[in-house]
Amino acid sequence: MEKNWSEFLMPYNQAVDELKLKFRAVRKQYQTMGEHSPIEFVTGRVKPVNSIIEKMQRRYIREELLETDMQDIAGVRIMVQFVDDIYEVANLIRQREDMRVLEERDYVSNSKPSGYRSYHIVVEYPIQLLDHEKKILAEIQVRTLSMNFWATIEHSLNYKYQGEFPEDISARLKRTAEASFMLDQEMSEIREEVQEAQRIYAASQVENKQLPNDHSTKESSENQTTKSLDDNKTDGDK
Ligand code: 0O2
Ligand code: 0O2
Repeated sequence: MEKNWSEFLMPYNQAVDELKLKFRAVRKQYQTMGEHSPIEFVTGRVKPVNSIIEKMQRRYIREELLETDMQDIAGVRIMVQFVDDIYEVANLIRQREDMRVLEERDYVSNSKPSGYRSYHIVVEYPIQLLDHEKKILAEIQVRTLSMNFWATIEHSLNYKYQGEFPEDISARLKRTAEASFMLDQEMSEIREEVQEAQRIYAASQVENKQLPNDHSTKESSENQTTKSLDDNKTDGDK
């Protein structure tokens, strides 16, 4: 009988939605306390059916073992500013009582041969269904903005080349992975400076919000600039 994918994936959708909400709430809590949030923004997805089928064939996973043997049907990605934040987020996840860590893969210290870097955590997450609880596996990928930039570009090139990159592209990707690694290292070196600047910026925003609306033209245009910056920033919701 043909598999009912939408029924099978329904709990995974619920798990991804709940996890995104919870990690975005963590960021909000740090912001409310006026502290640096190790979480910059959060995305998530349920693996598309064609990717599930492709991975089942590639990894010889039987349909009846999908729930236990394919760990990334529910996927959540947490982007952070600094490499140290990755380990802080991993700690946060280990301490949570609403999920259980099953496995951790550190591709930050041990990058993949492709140059890929990220910290992967597989968790068991219980969701509440109408009449029972169901435990869902979810893969949480934690990475810096720089690692995410590299992985996103490499992933899209994969669609074109199906992993068989021409030699020059492969060499370039390796070099960009190294450049991305160096960028993360440099940023970690000036972390204090960057955070101080971010604190000043955040404080100036609070100050601007407290100003009355009817002040001079110059001030209004300054507020306008702040507003457009506000409108453009990710604010943890993507
Ligand atoms: P592609 O081509 O696969 O990149 P919302 O929560 O409603 O604000 P929404 O629409 O649910 O937003 O999307 P969200 O949460 O911003 O993220 C969806 C995109 O994030 C997907 O892109 C995925 O690429 C990517 N993504 C997020 N987390 C993961 C993960 O853990 N694993 C993988 N493989 N991808 C992830 P698209 O749109 O599917 O396009
Ligand atoms: P997608 O499109 O991201 O959903 P396997 O999938 O067999 O290679 P495994 O053991 O299941 O690997 O898990 P692993 O290696 O911890 O994580 C696999 C996921 O990590 C991939 O999902 C990617 O999201 C990401 N990833 C791993 N290696 C690379 C890489 O070299 N480049 C990029 N851009 N991403 C990578 P999928 O299944 O490929 O699918």
